Amino acid sequence: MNILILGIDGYIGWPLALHLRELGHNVTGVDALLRRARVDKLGSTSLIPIDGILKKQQEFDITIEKLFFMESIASDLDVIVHLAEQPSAPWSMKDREFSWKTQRDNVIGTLQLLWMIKDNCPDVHLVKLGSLGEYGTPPVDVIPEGFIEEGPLKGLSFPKQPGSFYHLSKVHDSANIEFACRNWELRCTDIMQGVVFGHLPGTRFDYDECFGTVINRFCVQAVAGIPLTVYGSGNQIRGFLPLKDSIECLTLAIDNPPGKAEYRVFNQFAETYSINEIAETVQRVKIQLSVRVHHILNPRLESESHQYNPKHDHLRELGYKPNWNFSEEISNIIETIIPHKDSIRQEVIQPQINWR
Ligand code: USQ
Repeated sequence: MNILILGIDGYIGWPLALHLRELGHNVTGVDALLRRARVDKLGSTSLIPIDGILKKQQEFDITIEKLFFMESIASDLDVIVHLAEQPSAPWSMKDREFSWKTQRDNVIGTLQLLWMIKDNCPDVHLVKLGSLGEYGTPPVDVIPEGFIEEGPLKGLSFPKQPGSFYHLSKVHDSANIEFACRNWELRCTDIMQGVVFGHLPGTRFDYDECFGTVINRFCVQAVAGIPLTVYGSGNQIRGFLPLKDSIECLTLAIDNPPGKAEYRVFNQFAETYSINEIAETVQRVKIQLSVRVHHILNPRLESESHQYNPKHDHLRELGYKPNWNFSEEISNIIETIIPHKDSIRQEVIQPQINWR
Protein backbone atom coordinates (compact mmCIF):
# COMPACT_ATOMS: atom_id res chain seq x y z
CA MET A 1 0.00 0.00 0.00
CA ASN A 2 1.01 3.63 -0.43
CA ILE A 3 0.93 5.10 3.07
CA LEU A 4 1.45 8.70 4.15
CA ILE A 5 2.33 9.26 7.82
CA LEU A 6 1.64 12.74 9.16
CA GLY A 7 3.79 13.25 12.25
CA ILE A 8 6.46 10.75 11.20
CA ASP A 9 9.04 12.36 13.52
CA GLY A 10 7.15 11.47 16.69
CA TYR A 11 7.29 8.80 19.38
CA ILE A 12 4.85 6.59 17.44
CA GLY A 13 5.34 7.88 13.89
CA TRP A 14 8.93 6.81 13.46
CA PRO A 15 8.70 3.17 14.66
CA LEU A 16 5.43 2.82 12.74
CA ALA A 17 7.16 3.98 9.56
CA LEU A 18 9.99 1.47 10.02
CA HIS A 19 7.53 -1.34 10.71
CA LEU A 20 5.31 -0.58 7.71
CA ARG A 21 8.34 -0.41 5.45
CA GLU A 22 9.54 -3.78 6.76
CA LEU A 23 6.15 -5.17 5.76
CA GLY A 24 6.78 -3.95 2.21
CA HIS A 25 4.59 -0.85 2.16
CA ASN A 26 5.58 2.32 0.41
CA VAL A 27 5.87 4.91 3.20
CA THR A 28 6.15 8.69 2.91
CA GLY A 29 6.35 11.03 5.88
CA VAL A 30 5.41 14.59 6.69
CA ASP A 31 6.34 16.48 9.84
CA ALA A 32 6.46 20.09 10.97
CA LEU A 33 9.03 19.22 13.69
CA LEU A 34 7.00 21.17 16.25
CA ARG A 35 7.42 18.52 18.95
CA ARG A 36 11.20 18.82 18.86
CA ALA A 37 11.02 22.60 19.02
CA ARG A 38 8.50 22.62 21.87
CA VAL A 39 10.26 19.99 23.95
CA ASP A 40 13.54 21.86 23.60
CA LYS A 41 11.88 25.16 24.52
CA LEU A 42 10.53 23.69 27.74
CA GLY A 43 14.05 22.66 28.67
CA SER A 44 13.22 18.97 28.53
CA THR A 45 14.72 16.25 26.51
CA SER A 46 14.44 12.83 24.97
CA LEU A 47 16.60 10.64 27.17
CA ILE A 48 17.65 8.03 24.66
CA PRO A 49 19.32 9.39 21.49
CA ILE A 50 16.87 9.56 18.60
CA ASP A 51 17.58 9.22 14.90
CA GLY A 52 18.57 12.52 13.30
CA ILE A 53 15.94 14.06 11.09
CA LEU A 54 18.44 14.25 8.22
CA LYS A 55 18.80 10.51 8.25
CA LYS A 56 15.04 10.22 8.27
CA GLN A 57 14.76 12.61 5.36
CA GLN A 58 17.01 10.47 3.24
CA GLU A 59 15.11 7.33 4.11
CA PHE A 60 11.55 8.54 3.85
CA ASP A 61 11.38 11.67 1.73
CA ILE A 62 10.06 13.63 4.68
CA THR A 63 8.60 16.98 3.75
CA ILE A 64 7.74 19.77 6.12
CA GLU A 65 3.99 19.82 6.54
CA LYS A 66 2.31 21.55 3.62
CA LEU A 67 -1.06 20.85 2.14
CA PHE A 68 0.19 21.28 -1.41
CA PHE A 69 2.69 18.46 -0.89
CA MET A 70 -0.09 16.17 0.26
CA GLU A 71 -2.23 17.22 -2.68
CA SER A 72 0.58 16.41 -5.10
CA ILE A 73 0.76 12.78 -3.96
CA ALA A 74 -2.85 12.31 -2.80
CA SER A 75 -4.18 10.45 -5.82
CA ASP A 76 -1.68 7.61 -5.26
CA LEU A 77 -2.44 7.13 -1.57
CA ASP A 78 -4.26 4.19 0.01
CA VAL A 79 -3.85 5.24 3.65
CA ILE A 80 -3.14 8.42 5.59
CA VAL A 81 -2.09 7.92 9.22
CA HIS A 82 -2.65 11.18 11.08
CA LEU A 83 -0.41 11.48 14.15
CA ALA A 84 0.55 15.12 13.59
CA GLU A 85 -0.96 16.70 16.68
CA GLN A 86 0.22 18.40 19.85
CA PRO A 87 0.11 15.34 22.17
CA SER A 88 0.39 16.69 25.71
CA ALA A 89 -2.48 17.38 28.10
CA PRO A 90 -0.35 19.39 30.60
CA TRP A 91 1.14 21.48 27.77
CA SER A 92 -2.38 22.44 26.68
CA MET A 93 -3.28 23.55 30.22
CA LYS A 94 -0.27 25.80 30.81
CA ASP A 95 -1.93 29.07 29.81
CA ARG A 96 -4.13 30.67 27.18
CA GLU A 97 -1.49 30.61 24.46
CA PHE A 98 -0.67 26.93 24.94
CA SER A 99 -4.34 25.94 24.88
CA TRP A 100 -5.15 27.82 21.68
CA LYS A 101 -2.02 26.56 19.95
CA THR A 102 -3.07 23.02 20.87
CA GLN A 103 -6.57 23.47 19.50
CA ARG A 104 -5.39 25.41 16.44
CA ASP A 105 -2.82 22.79 15.49
CA ASN A 106 -5.02 19.82 16.23
CA VAL A 107 -8.56 20.86 15.31
CA ILE A 108 -7.81 23.16 12.37
CA GLY A 109 -5.03 20.83 11.15
CA THR A 110 -7.43 17.89 11.06
CA LEU A 111 -10.15 20.00 9.43
CA GLN A 112 -7.71 21.03 6.69
CA LEU A 113 -6.79 17.41 6.19
CA LEU A 114 -10.44 16.37 5.85
CA TRP A 115 -10.99 18.96 3.10
CA MET A 116 -7.78 17.83 1.39
CA ILE A 117 -9.02 14.23 1.41
CA LYS A 118 -12.49 15.18 0.16
CA ASP A 119 -11.04 17.17 -2.73
CA ASN A 120 -8.17 14.89 -3.72
CA CYS A 121 -8.50 11.33 -2.44
CA PRO A 122 -12.01 10.62 -1.07
CA ASP A 123 -11.43 6.84 -1.07
CA VAL A 124 -8.32 6.99 1.12
CA HIS A 125 -8.48 5.31 4.56
CA LEU A 126 -7.79 7.91 7.24
CA VAL A 127 -6.33 6.39 10.42
CA LYS A 128 -6.56 9.14 13.01
CA LEU A 129 -4.97 9.03 16.46
CA GLY A 130 -7.50 10.13 19.04
CA SER A 131 -7.30 9.41 22.76
CA LEU A 132 -9.01 7.10 25.24
CA GLY A 133 -9.08 10.20 27.43
CA GLU A 134 -11.74 11.68 25.13
CA TYR A 135 -14.31 9.78 27.20
CA GLY A 136 -13.01 11.02 30.53
CA THR A 137 -14.04 8.85 33.48
CA PRO A 138 -17.85 8.75 33.23
CA PRO A 139 -19.92 7.02 35.96
CA VAL A 140 -20.93 4.04 33.82
CA ASP A 141 -20.18 0.34 34.19
CA VAL A 142 -18.73 0.07 30.69
CA ILE A 143 -17.49 2.67 28.18
CA PRO A 144 -18.42 1.37 24.71
CA GLU A 145 -16.27 1.68 21.58
CA GLY A 146 -17.48 5.00 20.32
CA PHE A 147 -21.23 4.51 20.14
CA ILE A 148 -24.18 4.07 22.49
CA GLU A 149 -25.15 0.41 22.20
CA GLU A 150 -28.74 0.29 23.40
CA GLY A 151 -31.83 2.35 24.16
CA PRO A 152 -33.41 5.18 22.17
CA LEU A 153 -30.00 6.82 21.52
CA LYS A 154 -28.47 3.61 20.13
CA GLY A 155 -25.96 4.32 17.36
CA LEU A 156 -25.19 7.90 18.42
CA SER A 157 -21.69 8.82 19.57
CA PHE A 158 -21.10 8.04 23.25
CA PRO A 159 -20.98 11.31 25.26
CA LYS A 160 -17.50 12.60 26.06
CA GLN A 161 -16.29 14.57 29.05
CA PRO A 162 -12.50 14.88 28.81
CA GLY A 163 -10.21 16.55 31.32
CA SER A 164 -7.95 18.89 29.35
CA PHE A 165 -7.93 21.25 26.36
CA TYR A 166 -5.70 18.69 24.63
CA HIS A 167 -8.22 15.88 25.10
CA LEU A 168 -10.97 18.30 24.06
CA SER A 169 -9.12 18.98 20.81
CA LYS A 170 -9.38 15.27 20.04
CA VAL A 171 -13.10 15.29 20.87
CA HIS A 172 -13.60 18.14 18.41
CA ASP A 173 -11.57 16.19 15.83
CA SER A 174 -13.75 13.13 16.35
CA ALA A 175 -16.92 15.16 15.80
CA ASN A 176 -15.50 16.69 12.61
CA ILE A 177 -14.33 13.33 11.28
CA GLU A 178 -17.64 11.60 12.00
CA PHE A 179 -19.39 14.43 10.15
CA ALA A 180 -17.00 14.15 7.18
CA CYS A 181 -17.67 10.41 6.91
CA ARG A 182 -21.42 10.98 7.09
CA ASN A 183 -21.50 13.99 4.78
CA TRP A 184 -18.80 13.22 2.21
CA GLU A 185 -18.65 9.42 2.48
CA LEU A 186 -15.04 9.41 3.67
CA ARG A 187 -13.72 6.32 5.50
CA CYS A 188 -11.97 6.66 8.83
CA THR A 189 -10.70 4.72 11.83
CA ASP A 190 -10.65 6.97 14.91
CA ILE A 191 -8.31 5.42 17.48
CA MET A 192 -9.13 6.03 21.14
CA GLN A 193 -5.64 5.16 22.35
CA GLY A 194 -4.64 4.72 25.98
CA VAL A 195 -1.35 5.79 27.54
CA VAL A 196 1.60 4.36 25.58
CA PHE A 197 4.84 3.32 27.30
CA GLY A 198 8.21 1.84 26.46
CA HIS A 199 10.84 2.35 23.82
CA LEU A 200 11.70 1.08 20.35
CA PRO A 201 14.95 1.77 18.50
CA GLY A 202 15.26 5.21 16.99
CA THR A 203 12.31 6.87 18.67
CA ARG A 204 12.21 9.52 21.38
CA PHE A 205 11.84 8.88 25.12
CA ASP A 206 10.64 11.93 27.00
CA TYR A 207 10.24 11.99 30.77
CA ASP A 208 9.40 15.61 31.54
CA GLU A 209 6.08 16.75 32.98
CA CYS A 210 4.50 17.51 29.59
CA PHE A 211 5.76 15.00 27.05
CA GLY A 212 6.69 12.09 29.29
CA THR A 213 3.84 9.72 30.13
CA VAL A 214 3.46 8.20 33.57
CA ILE A 215 5.15 4.80 33.18
CA ASN A 216 8.13 6.19 31.28
CA ARG A 217 8.48 8.94 33.89
CA PHE A 218 8.34 6.52 36.81
CA CYS A 219 11.02 4.30 35.23
CA VAL A 220 13.33 7.30 34.75
CA GLN A 221 12.66 8.48 38.31
CA ALA A 222 13.47 4.99 39.64
CA VAL A 223 16.85 5.03 37.87
CA ALA A 224 17.62 8.60 38.97
CA GLY A 225 16.78 7.88 42.62
CA ILE A 226 13.92 10.40 42.60
CA PRO A 227 10.78 9.36 44.54
CA LEU A 228 7.98 8.43 42.13
CA THR A 229 5.68 11.40 41.53
CA VAL A 230 2.26 9.85 42.17
CA TYR A 231 -0.30 12.61 41.69
CA GLY A 232 -2.87 12.73 44.50
CA SER A 233 -4.18 9.43 45.88
CA GLY A 234 -2.89 7.45 42.89
CA ASN A 235 -6.24 5.69 42.52
CA GLN A 236 -6.73 7.13 39.03
CA ILE A 237 -7.12 4.29 36.52
CA ARG A 238 -6.09 4.48 32.86
CA GLY A 239 -5.76 2.11 29.88
CA PHE A 240 -2.16 1.31 28.85
CA LEU A 241 -0.28 -0.41 26.05
CA PRO A 242 3.38 -0.75 25.10
CA LEU A 243 4.68 1.16 22.09
CA LYS A 244 5.22 -2.09 20.17
CA ASP A 245 1.50 -2.94 20.63
CA SER A 246 0.47 0.52 19.49
CA ILE A 247 2.38 -0.12 16.25
CA GLU A 248 0.77 -3.56 15.91
CA CYS A 249 -2.73 -2.17 16.45
CA LEU A 250 -2.26 0.66 13.97
CA THR A 251 -1.04 -1.91 11.45
CA LEU A 252 -4.15 -4.03 12.06
CA ALA A 253 -6.32 -0.96 11.42
CA ILE A 254 -4.42 -0.27 8.18
CA ASP A 255 -4.72 -3.90 7.01
CA ASN A 256 -8.48 -3.97 7.68
CA PRO A 257 -9.98 -0.75 6.32
CA PRO A 258 -13.57 0.34 7.02
CA GLY A 259 -16.14 0.62 4.26
CA LYS A 260 -16.96 3.77 2.34
CA ALA A 261 -18.74 6.36 4.52
CA GLU A 262 -17.86 4.33 7.62
CA TYR A 263 -16.69 6.14 10.77
CA ARG A 264 -15.12 3.39 12.88
CA VAL A 265 -13.89 3.72 16.47
CA PHE A 266 -11.32 1.47 18.19
CA ASN A 267 -10.58 1.68 21.92
CA GLN A 268 -6.87 0.85 21.73
CA PHE A 269 -5.25 -0.37 24.93
CA ALA A 270 -4.20 -3.66 26.47
CA GLU A 271 -4.75 -3.41 30.24
CA THR A 272 -6.00 -0.95 32.83
CA TYR A 273 -3.88 -0.09 35.88
CA SER A 274 -4.16 2.42 38.68
CA ILE A 275 -1.22 4.78 39.16
CA ASN A 276 -0.56 3.09 42.53
CA GLU A 277 -0.35 -0.32 40.83
CA ILE A 278 2.23 1.08 38.41
CA ALA A 279 4.29 2.62 41.22
CA GLU A 280 4.17 -0.65 43.19
CA THR A 281 5.30 -2.62 40.13
CA VAL A 282 8.24 -0.28 39.55
CA GLN A 283 9.24 -0.66 43.21
CA ARG A 284 8.88 -4.44 43.13
CA VAL A 285 10.69 -5.29 39.89
CA LYS A 286 13.82 -3.34 40.83
CA ILE A 287 13.98 -3.85 44.55
CA GLN A 288 17.73 -3.14 44.47
CA LEU A 289 17.01 0.48 43.41
CA SER A 290 15.12 1.10 46.70
CA VAL A 291 12.49 3.14 44.90
CA ARG A 292 10.45 5.49 47.08
CA VAL A 293 6.98 6.86 46.31
CA HIS A 294 5.76 10.39 46.99
CA HIS A 295 2.09 11.26 46.78
CA ILE A 296 2.21 14.89 45.73
CA LEU A 297 -0.65 17.36 45.49
CA ASN A 298 -2.35 16.53 42.20
CA PRO A 299 -1.58 19.36 39.74
CA ARG A 300 -4.45 18.13 37.56
CA LEU A 301 -8.19 18.31 38.03
CA GLU A 302 -9.20 14.68 37.64
CA SER A 303 -11.27 12.13 39.48
CA GLU A 304 -9.15 10.08 41.87
CA SER A 305 -11.87 7.60 42.69
CA HIS A 306 -13.75 6.10 39.79
CA GLN A 307 -14.62 2.93 37.95
CA TYR A 308 -13.02 2.44 34.56
CA ASN A 309 -13.93 -0.30 32.16
CA PRO A 310 -13.71 0.72 28.51
CA LYS A 311 -14.60 -1.98 25.99
CA HIS A 312 -11.82 -3.00 23.65
CA ASP A 313 -13.16 -5.78 21.46
CA HIS A 314 -12.67 -4.48 17.94
CA LEU A 315 -8.89 -4.86 17.72
CA ARG A 316 -9.05 -8.26 19.40
CA GLU A 317 -11.58 -9.35 16.79
CA LEU A 318 -9.00 -8.36 14.17
CA GLY A 319 -6.34 -10.50 15.90
CA TYR A 320 -4.70 -8.26 18.51
CA LYS A 321 -3.55 -10.41 21.40
CA PRO A 322 -1.31 -8.72 23.98
CA ASN A 323 1.62 -11.00 24.56
CA TRP A 324 3.73 -9.59 27.37
CA ASN A 325 4.09 -9.42 31.09
CA PHE A 326 3.77 -6.01 32.74
CA SER A 327 6.58 -6.53 35.28
CA GLU A 328 8.94 -7.72 32.56
CA GLU A 329 8.09 -4.72 30.39
CA ILE A 330 8.83 -2.34 33.27
CA SER A 331 12.07 -4.16 34.00
CA ASN A 332 13.14 -3.91 30.34
CA ILE A 333 12.43 -0.17 30.21
CA ILE A 334 14.51 0.40 33.33
CA GLU A 335 17.38 -1.63 31.87
CA THR A 336 17.20 0.52 28.70
CA ILE A 337 17.39 3.69 30.80
CA ILE A 338 20.25 2.69 33.12
CA PRO A 339 23.06 3.40 30.59
CA HIS A 340 21.66 6.95 30.22
CA LYS A 341 21.40 7.61 33.96
CA ASP A 342 23.92 10.46 33.93
CA SER A 343 21.94 12.34 31.26
CA ILE A 344 18.73 12.48 33.31
CA ARG A 345 17.76 16.09 33.93
CA GLN A 346 16.33 16.16 37.42
CA GLU A 347 14.93 19.68 37.03
CA VAL A 348 12.25 18.58 34.51
CA ILE A 349 10.69 15.92 36.74
CA GLN A 350 8.47 17.77 39.24
CA PRO A 351 5.17 19.11 37.81
CA GLN A 352 4.94 22.91 37.48
CA ILE A 353 1.69 23.32 35.56
CA ASN A 354 -1.37 23.79 37.75
CA TRP A 355 -4.63 22.91 35.97
CA ARG A 356 -6.86 24.88 38.33
N1 USQ B 1 0.42 10.85 36.62
C1 USQ B 1 1.01 10.73 37.87
N2 USQ B 1 2.32 11.11 37.99
C2 USQ B 1 3.06 11.57 36.94
C3 USQ B 1 2.46 11.66 35.68
C4 USQ B 1 1.12 11.31 35.56
O1 USQ B 1 0.39 10.31 38.84
O2 USQ B 1 4.25 11.88 37.14
C5 USQ B 1 -0.98 10.43 36.42
C6 USQ B 1 -1.89 11.55 35.91
O3 USQ B 1 -2.40 12.32 36.97
C7 USQ B 1 -2.95 10.77 35.14
C8 USQ B 1 -2.22 9.53 34.65
O4 USQ B 1 -1.02 9.45 35.42
O5 USQ B 1 -3.96 10.37 36.01
C9 USQ B 1 -1.87 9.54 33.19
O6 USQ B 1 -1.08 10.68 32.90
P1 USQ B 1 -0.08 10.70 31.66
O7 USQ B 1 0.69 11.98 31.72
O8 USQ B 1 0.70 9.44 31.58
O9 USQ B 1 -1.07 10.64 30.41
P2 USQ B 1 -2.11 11.71 29.85
O10 USQ B 1 -1.84 13.08 30.31
O11 USQ B 1 -3.47 11.16 30.14
O12 USQ B 1 -1.84 11.67 28.29
C10 USQ B 1 -1.19 10.60 27.64
C11 USQ B 1 -0.61 11.10 26.31
C12 USQ B 1 -1.75 11.55 25.41
C13 USQ B 1 -2.74 10.42 25.24
C14 USQ B 1 -3.22 9.94 26.60
C15 USQ B 1 -4.09 8.73 26.53
O13 USQ B 1 0.30 12.18 26.56
O14 USQ B 1 -1.22 11.94 24.15
O15 USQ B 1 -3.83 10.86 24.49
O16 USQ B 1 -2.09 9.56 27.40
S1 USQ B 1 -5.28 8.71 27.82
O17 USQ B 1 -4.59 8.94 29.10
O18 USQ B 1 -5.94 7.45 27.80
O19 USQ B 1 -6.13 9.84 27.57
